[in-house]
This record gives sequence, structure tokens and C-alpha cells, in this order.
Amino acid sequence: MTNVKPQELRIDIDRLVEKLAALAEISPIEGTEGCARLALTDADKAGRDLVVSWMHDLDLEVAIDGIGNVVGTMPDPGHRPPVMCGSHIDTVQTGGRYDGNLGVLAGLEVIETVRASGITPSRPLAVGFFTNEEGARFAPDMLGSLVYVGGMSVEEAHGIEGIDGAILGAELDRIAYLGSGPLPASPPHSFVELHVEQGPVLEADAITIGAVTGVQGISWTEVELTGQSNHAGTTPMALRKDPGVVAFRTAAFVRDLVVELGGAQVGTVGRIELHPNLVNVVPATATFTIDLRHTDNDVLAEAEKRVDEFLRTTAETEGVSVQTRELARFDPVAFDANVIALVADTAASLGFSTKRMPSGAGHDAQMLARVCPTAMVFVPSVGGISHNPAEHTSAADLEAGANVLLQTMLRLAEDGA
Ligand code: HGY
Ligand code: MN
Ligand code: MN
Repeated sequence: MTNVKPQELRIDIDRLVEKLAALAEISPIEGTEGCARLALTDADKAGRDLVVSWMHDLDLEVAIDGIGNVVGTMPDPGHRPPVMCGSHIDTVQTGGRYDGNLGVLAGLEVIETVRASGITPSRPLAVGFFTNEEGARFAPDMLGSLVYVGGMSVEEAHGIEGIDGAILGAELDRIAYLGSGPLPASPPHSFVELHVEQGPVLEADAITIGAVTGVQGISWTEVELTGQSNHAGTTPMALRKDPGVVAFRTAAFVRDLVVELGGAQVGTVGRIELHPNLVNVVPATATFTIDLRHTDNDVLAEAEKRVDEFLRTTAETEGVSVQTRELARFDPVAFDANVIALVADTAASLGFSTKRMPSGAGHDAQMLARVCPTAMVFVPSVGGISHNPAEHTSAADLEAGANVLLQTMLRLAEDGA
């Protein structure tokens, strides 16, 4: 018990760095700081079990819902809606140790700091991790938080097939995280997500804290092209129906279009598979994904339309059939003005340089924003690198972000209490 005032509380950075390292030890990527824990794999289960054990160490009430989201809440006789933080602990296959993990482990650190001080906030604090935020194995991304807020039924989510043919509900059951918590969940009082920026902005401007204003729109499409498998040596070019050429031309078109649209527009062809993928066989099929994003929904829709037109025209010319499947489509999201202002004011009062900025990446906060006042705190990514095992953020910046999270949550807990 201490007689420290709430506003004087500060996190223990060594404890936070230690937890980040311990979690990154689960399915580490040799020779790097990174780790590979695709959603609902055994590695994800091991990470989940470790974080749940830390929640129990803090005597939190741990709830697991029907999509495997896990929330640890400080016991509260009145069961009032908590001030919640959190993020995700699933990673892409070439993940860093901070993407998602920071928001969850800093949340545990915040709660441990408050408990140790003997201070009882006017509202309970909670920290959660959401299932399948990355969407790399099962699409769409932010799936767990989407179901949490009622944006998709848990039944529909359970039926989603992964890129490896696994079925999401069966995988949840297999790793013993098919919980019984109600969905949609009852909304928290407010939600704040601490996350590494994953881009170059804060570092370039030598700013420590990003007060995130919202998340740009996201469009993911899977394209399956079917042509005619044939001999690479004997088949005249005029007789070919080559789906690979259509895929490559479309990927090049995506890049040219994005450059033409400029501004915030980004476009990526991240996954491509040819079948049978052999040196001397004109492919039978080509399957690839298109990721388009923009802060302006109209521009994003224009980009989607132009890519689709190019794809279909090119496929027709080549005599190749096209099937497309929407993997994810989320409009741009604006966070709560009051919570953004609170993050910015808290950061400034702690003496950190601060910048308001949109998020290029998707986050669980964009789903929680549908049901409660929500915002995010960014800290710099070294070299702007992420979704790469080389992802890094300095301990000083981690500490700054976690203290802004701590103080913002404490202020939300007293807001109107
Ligand atoms: O794709 C994203 O923006 C996030 O990493 N799921
Ligand atoms: Mn993330
Ligand atoms: Mn990510």
C-alpha cells in the first residue's frame, strides 16, 4: 500500500519488457526478436495460456467468449462496465514481438501497477485479447473484436475456412478456447488500445506519442483465375489461357493505380499461388489477394472498381475465368473526440511530444469504437518496420506509451464517476 496519488503512478518498464520477451519466446523466429503465432494454432494456444496465467496472477476475473476472446477484469461488486484496454496476441507468420502483444501486456502492467498502489479506481479496469486480429490465417482481420461488438454472428465466424483448410470453430475447440461468454459482449465503459505505429510517421517527426484519430478503410479480395494448364514449350502463345499472366498484370495495375491516386492510397498483392506451380507448365489456376486501403471511403471504392474492371477485361482477353471473394471490407473509422483529446492531453501532461494521426493498420479498437468511446495510443516503430521479425520499439518509447495508457485509463475511470 502506498500513499501515491493516481496521477503520480508509473508502470515498471523492466516488468513489461520481461513479459514481452517471455511471450516472444513462444514460437520465436530464430535470430530475431520476432515470433510466429498464427491465430488458433498450437503456438497461439501456448501464448494464450501464458497470458491467461498472468491474468490469474493478478486475481482478475477471466472470461472467455464463444469466439475465444479473453478479458480479465478487476473484481467489482457492482459489476460496472470497465475501462478496458487490450489488443491481440496472434501474429502474422513473420511477426514482431510488439504488434498487438504490447497493448495486451501493457494492459496487464497497468493493472499490476494500480493494484500494487492500493488505489481503487471508481470504475474497474480490464484488459483483453481478441481472437484472430491479424486475419492472416482466417479472414477477415479483427474477427474476434468484430464478433465481440455484434458485427458478425459467432455461428458465421465459426464456419470460416482458413488458408490451410482448417475451420475456425473446430480450431477454437481444439485449442480449448471455445468459451461460453455471451456475444455480442456487454460494452465496456470505454476502450483504449496501445499499439506500435507500424509505420514511419512518429519516428520521422521525432514524436513519442501518437493520439490516433481513427483507422483507414480496408478492402481485402481473394481472386481465383482459371485458365488451361498446358506445356510451356509446345503451346503457341496465341493458344494460351494463362491465369498467371492475368494475376501478374493485375498486381502491376494495382501498383500503378495506387501511384496515380496518390495520397493515403495503398495497395498490396501479398499472397499469390499458382497451380501446379512448375517451371514447365502453363498454370491451370492462379489465386491471389488484393489489399486496398484509404482514409476516404469514396476513393477506396473508386480504387476497388477500377481494379475489378482491369481484372475482368484482362481475364477476358486471355480467355481466363474469374471468381472473386470479399475477405474483408471495413469503412474508415473515426475514434471518439473526447478520448482522443484525453490521450493527447495525458501525453502532453507527462511531457511527451504528441501528434494526432490516423492509423494505416487495422486494429481491434476500430471495432470497439462501434459500442463505446474509444481511441488509441501509438508509439514509434524503428524504421517504420512491422509485420517483420525486425520490428522494434525502444524501451523508453514502450514506457512512455504504457504510462500514457495508465494515466488515460485512470482518468477515464474517474470521468463522471
Ligand atoms: O491488416 C492489418 O491492418 C492488421 O494487421 N490486421
Ligand atoms: Mn496489430
Ligand atoms: Mn498486425
